[in-house]
Amino acid sequence: MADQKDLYPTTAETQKTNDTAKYPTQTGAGGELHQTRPEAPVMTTAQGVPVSDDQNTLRAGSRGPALLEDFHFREKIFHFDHERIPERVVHARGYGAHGYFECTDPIPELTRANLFQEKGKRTPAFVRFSTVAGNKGSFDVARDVRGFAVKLYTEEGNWDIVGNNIPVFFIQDAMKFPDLIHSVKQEPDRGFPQAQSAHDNFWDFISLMPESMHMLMWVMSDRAIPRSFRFMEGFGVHTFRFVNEEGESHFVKFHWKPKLGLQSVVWDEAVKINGADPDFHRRDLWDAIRAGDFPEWELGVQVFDDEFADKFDFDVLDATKLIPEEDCPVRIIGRLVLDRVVDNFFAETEQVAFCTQNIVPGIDFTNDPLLQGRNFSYLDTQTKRLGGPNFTHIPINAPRCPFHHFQQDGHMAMHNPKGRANYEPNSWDEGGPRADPKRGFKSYREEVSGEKRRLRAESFDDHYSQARQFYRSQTPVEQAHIGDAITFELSKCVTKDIRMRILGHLQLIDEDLAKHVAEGLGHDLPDPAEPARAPKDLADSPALSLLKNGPDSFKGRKLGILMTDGADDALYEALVEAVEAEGGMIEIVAPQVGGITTAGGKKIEANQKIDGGPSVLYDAVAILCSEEGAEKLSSMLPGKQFAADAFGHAKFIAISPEAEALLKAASVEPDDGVVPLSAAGKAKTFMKKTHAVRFWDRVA
Ligand code: HDE
Repeated sequence: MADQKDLYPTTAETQKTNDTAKYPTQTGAGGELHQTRPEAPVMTTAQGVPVSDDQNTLRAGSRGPALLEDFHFREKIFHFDHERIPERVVHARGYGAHGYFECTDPIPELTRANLFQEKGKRTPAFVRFSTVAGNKGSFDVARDVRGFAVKLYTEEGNWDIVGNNIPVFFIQDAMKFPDLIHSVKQEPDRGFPQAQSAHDNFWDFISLMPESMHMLMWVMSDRAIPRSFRFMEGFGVHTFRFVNEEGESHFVKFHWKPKLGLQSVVWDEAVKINGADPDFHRRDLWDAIRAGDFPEWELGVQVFDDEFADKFDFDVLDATKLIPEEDCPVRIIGRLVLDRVVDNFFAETEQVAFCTQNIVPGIDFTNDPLLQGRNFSYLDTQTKRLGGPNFTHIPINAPRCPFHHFQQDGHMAMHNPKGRANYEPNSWDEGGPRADPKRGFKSYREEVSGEKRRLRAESFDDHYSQARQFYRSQTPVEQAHIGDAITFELSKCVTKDIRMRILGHLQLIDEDLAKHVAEGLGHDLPDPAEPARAPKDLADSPALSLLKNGPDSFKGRKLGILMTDGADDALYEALVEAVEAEGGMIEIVAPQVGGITTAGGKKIEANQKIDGGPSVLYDAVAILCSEEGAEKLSSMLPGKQFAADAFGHAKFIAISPEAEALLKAASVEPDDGVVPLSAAGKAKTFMKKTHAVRFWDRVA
């Protein structure tokens, strides 16, 4: 029987970094080592043997051959040689953090799941966000779906909600998953392109899979280039079941709603961010948590019964469809707070194993064919990736509640059952655990029948109506971005037939969208595709628009202040005060990383040198400089680009009077989104403007 242990120490202490390099190891003239950090623990081998010298291999003579008996060297290199494990076949690039779920509105009438029984009850959680297509070393702001996987360590076992930031999926049946993923990853003969869908194989596949049209609209929207994990929604995607103490069931869909609101970057920014900071999203999460600005989401549920499901326009088992929030409201029942970064990326973020089959009493599956397939895939892939069946022994994957079973042995077994009994029934006094028919997990007693066939239900055959609903629910700016994204991606497809097939589908979604793309590509519109079922017009759903659900303050966002020597002290101080009052962050960008000296003689250190701190890294920017400073910035390409990009990306820009010269040099014609900070009070006006996120009038 495996005992519960405190497998996961959670001390704040462990979060303190040790990034100083004060104690270089010194080698004396005679080749002997000096211990320069006397308080440090003694280094040992993995066997615990104290090490006397970690700089030099054991040799015969100072210039002679290395000796095989050097067990310290061999152990060190051997271990290094085996550091890599297979990366995830999808969602390879990810970033995780710890936190908790707190129940705010208990729902015992709907589910017996332990974490939803009491108001204020907290359940530890680990969340991993990810991109899907790119390899582990790819960049963060790829146009892609984001994984939003949540592990909840409940008192009745681990529950994983392995979701995405998009509420629907490309395909209806798990059978097609390997094809979908093969098509979007690097093409197999050439091994590129990396982390992008803009290539023939992806669009070829999609153009032949009309069921993917709804998801395609989402992936081509700005949802696929989020500003950060903190500003995106999460969805369980499938319909699940809540089951209460009496065994009664309701259908449920899960939603994570970010407290900060929704925000994305624009495509040109994404491209530039990926060069300037490939770790943009992970750094953002790390910085926010370490600054104590803990990211938070509300957990919402759409709960409905068979009657609703039967009347609903689409099949609730079809993962290419959503249920509009306007048709079935989202009830908020709790909040998820991420308040602790990992101690070690590999041990936690890499080794965490999410499995859709990890559910707890009170939650159950439905017959969604995608979900059923996933239930096989995750366990299977973890076994290979983590090297055997004992990956639940790894602290990040172990339950935090007591667990007792008769599973034993296998690679890397950390805790085998104790005592003689390793089977049941048995008649030993210490006979180990037994199943509990009352508390144990029981599947919902759903009646099932039918012929054994490979068949897609007719109720799954409307592939265009919700794609149209999504597109038409967007603001004009968002619609233009979708059209531009499809045009861009198709322009990267070498094969004209593929582009034409997609234009055929787009006409069934929206004529104007199809025209926008056809014009952008320079093609005439072909005949529309032949739909399995003619699309219908559905009511607009404002919940589907990013811009209608954006932030309402500068909280959690970042102002980049480009400064030079001689910048005005009062304007700087007023800006800092105004940003802090809103709960925002500031980074100083300057010609030298050493910083600048203000007109009043104050030394301000920079966070970024101008070439390393382009304006794409910030939500809004300010330029505070002297006349000479403006001249200097105007003579530098990164200086001019800072202003030109911020303007082109529709950002709000605050300027000191002297900075006008830089705008001129950057060919920027100031508009209402550019706020002159002639007096300190203007800083607040500027911050108010930034609540609108961007000055869209500039680009509309
Ligand atoms: Fe996954 N998916 N998936 N997926 N998925 C994996 O499991 C799979 C799907 C999602 O941060 C893999 O551990 C199949 C939908 C996330 O570690 C693998 C199908 C949704 C993560 C796998 C789907 C997801 C994965 C690869 C079609 C949103 C990252 C590595 C039936 C609801 C979890 C791994 C993490 C990872 C299979 C479709 C979300 C291969 C077969 C739909 C967030 O098992």
